[in-house]
Amino acid sequence: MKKFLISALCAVSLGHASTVMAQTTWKLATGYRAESFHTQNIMQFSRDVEQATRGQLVVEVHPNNAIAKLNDISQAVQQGKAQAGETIMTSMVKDIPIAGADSIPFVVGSYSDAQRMWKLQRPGIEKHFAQRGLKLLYAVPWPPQGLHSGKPIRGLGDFKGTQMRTYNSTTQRIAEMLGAKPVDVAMVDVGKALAEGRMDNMITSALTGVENKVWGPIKYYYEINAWFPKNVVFVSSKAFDALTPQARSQVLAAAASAETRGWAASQALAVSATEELRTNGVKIERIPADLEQEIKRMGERFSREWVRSVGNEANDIFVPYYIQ
Ligand code: PCA
Repeated sequence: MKKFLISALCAVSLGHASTVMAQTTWKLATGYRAESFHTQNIMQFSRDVEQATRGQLVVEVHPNNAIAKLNDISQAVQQGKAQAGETIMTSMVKDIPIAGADSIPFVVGSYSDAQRMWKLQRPGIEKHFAQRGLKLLYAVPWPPQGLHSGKPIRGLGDFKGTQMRTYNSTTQRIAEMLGAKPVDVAMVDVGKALAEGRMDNMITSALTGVENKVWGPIKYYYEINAWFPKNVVFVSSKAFDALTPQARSQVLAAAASAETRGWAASQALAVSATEELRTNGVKIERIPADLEQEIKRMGERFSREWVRSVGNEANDIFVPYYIQ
């Protein structure tokens, strides 16, 4: 009887609390591991939101492609399988071509360039997102993309016939241009693919090398600084609009802090991850100057193809980017 009374009392007080403050939970899907710096940043964003809204909004993070695969996350959010998501922006290029602007080789060479690019790219991305029922929250770049290889790379011939790990259509096209065979491997499976001999080289950040402990099979890392791809975090407009105006501005404030924090973390990790590769026996080298020239020419070809296929919206980003 006593037990019954206590639980009845609890039910009454809980019921009372929920009428005072309705709680909303958003599932946030990501294709990266919980330990990844992007996911850690999302978790901090989630804590900030929960604190600012006094528990009114809970953002539940689902890492590791658990709700949907990285490339399907924007669709999963559009379909309501999750209320929010994170993906690499280039996973959306088929649908939103300007999402590829940050993965054109050798356009962005530093974090400040990357910031300028994002300012120019953001309005178009927000517009396309809105048309698809998505609300952009923030974007954070990966550290610059370098070349990881098991064998030394001295000339273009060293790529011929090798199995090059790719993670999006940009890296696939680059592998083709280099005469390598593209092998699609998710970030979380890189260690396994290396161990199984399914890949010989890849273009990605030093950090992704560290997070997958690539030393052993990967013996060389070349800091070619090819591009700074961004991850983007978004929510369904329906879920966002259902919040109170106050909660909406609290979410946007937490998103703005997550963006600033994420960019700083990325920049710091760019340096420390390269050092960590070195400490673990990976040789950090420069590619020969003539090969660098050839790869840069390939980047220009890629860039021309891209601008031609995207049209005016590409010029809206690139023209001001180059004259600023
Ligand atoms: N890491 C991710 C994308 C870019 C990066 O640095 C990956 O390799 O899949």
